[in-house]
Amino acid sequence: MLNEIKKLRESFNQEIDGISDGDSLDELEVSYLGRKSGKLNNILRGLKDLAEDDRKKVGPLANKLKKEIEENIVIKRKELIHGKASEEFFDVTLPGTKFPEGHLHLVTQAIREITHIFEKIGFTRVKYPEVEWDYYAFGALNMPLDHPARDEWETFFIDAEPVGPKGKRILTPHTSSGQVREMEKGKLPIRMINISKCYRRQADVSHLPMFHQFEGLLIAEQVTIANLKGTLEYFFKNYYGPDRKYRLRPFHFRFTEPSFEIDVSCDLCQGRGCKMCKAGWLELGGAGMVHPNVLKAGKIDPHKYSGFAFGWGVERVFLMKPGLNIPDIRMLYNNDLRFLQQF
Ligand code: FA5
Repeated sequence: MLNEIKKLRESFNQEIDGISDGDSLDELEVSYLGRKSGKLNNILRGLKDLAEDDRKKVGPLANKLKKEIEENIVIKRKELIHGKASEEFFDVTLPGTKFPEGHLHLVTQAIREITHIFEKIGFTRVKYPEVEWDYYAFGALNMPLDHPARDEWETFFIDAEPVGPKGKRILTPHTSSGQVREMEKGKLPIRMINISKCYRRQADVSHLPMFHQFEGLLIAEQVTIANLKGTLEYFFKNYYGPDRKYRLRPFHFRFTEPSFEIDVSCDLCQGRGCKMCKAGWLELGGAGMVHPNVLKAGKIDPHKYSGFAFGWGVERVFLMKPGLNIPDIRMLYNNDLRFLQQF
């Protein structure tokens, strides 16, 4: 019997070495371990006929061979499926690699926060085209063709047909292009907040070639500067908290009269003056009472209705949140994860 076990091991080792496909391995398994006619089982079955002393010797050896055959078959099967390397231990119960979790982009977060603040006082979010007609960005806003005021907007013109009755196509340089579009809807009163992408030929620490503005427009009967100032202050205090300083400066826009610019105390230099700001104050946007010519372009009677408008830069407003300490506006769009993951 001991001899038979020895021979069986040798023949098994020889046969398994020559196997190169799964079917042959299955056959080998059955021929050695099969319950009815497996070679090993024949030996195990014969154990009962042995004298007790022999059984005690042969039994453990036969069982050891059985285990060996089973293990070798498992290893061979892995080899056939995955190649040699799969002999390495692979723990299927280990948790998988976690995918890094992202978050909304900082500018998207800012847009949502700004929208929420204005929605609370009855403004409705709208969006107007980024590729715009010259007319809506300039002509309808009291800046006829060749008016020098247009230069301020450093606009990208699209060098392609068609040039229609509304002029050339441009990449809109400001969200004010939505003012007359909103008026053309013919519904009064108007309480819109237009947040869209704008484009200008500008790039430095406080300017981007592509940026976002949010444009408020309110038109109703008897709207006054007090309403404008109250609305801007409401936004400012809600966004920056009650103690942050801002100032209104008289300014000139062709589409508002009177006009202002709004500055916030610079958080980067705490008002001392730095590359980002002008002597401690950073300009956030413009505002004013809608010019009668703009109301007329929107087919609204300036004797009956009045309104205010404001247009602020989203990225600038965000940069001035306390404690962010972002020294260059372009960092927002570098898509450097080491920067973005800090927020
Ligand atoms: C305007 O664009 C006016 N349309 C604002 C306005 C609306 C006035 C309604 C009156 C009534 P201005 O060019 O100053 O104005 O731009 C407004 C704000 O947009 C700036 O203060 C700044 O916050 C932001 N901004 C302008 N250009 C850029 C730029 N290149 N990169 C980032 N932000 C910019």
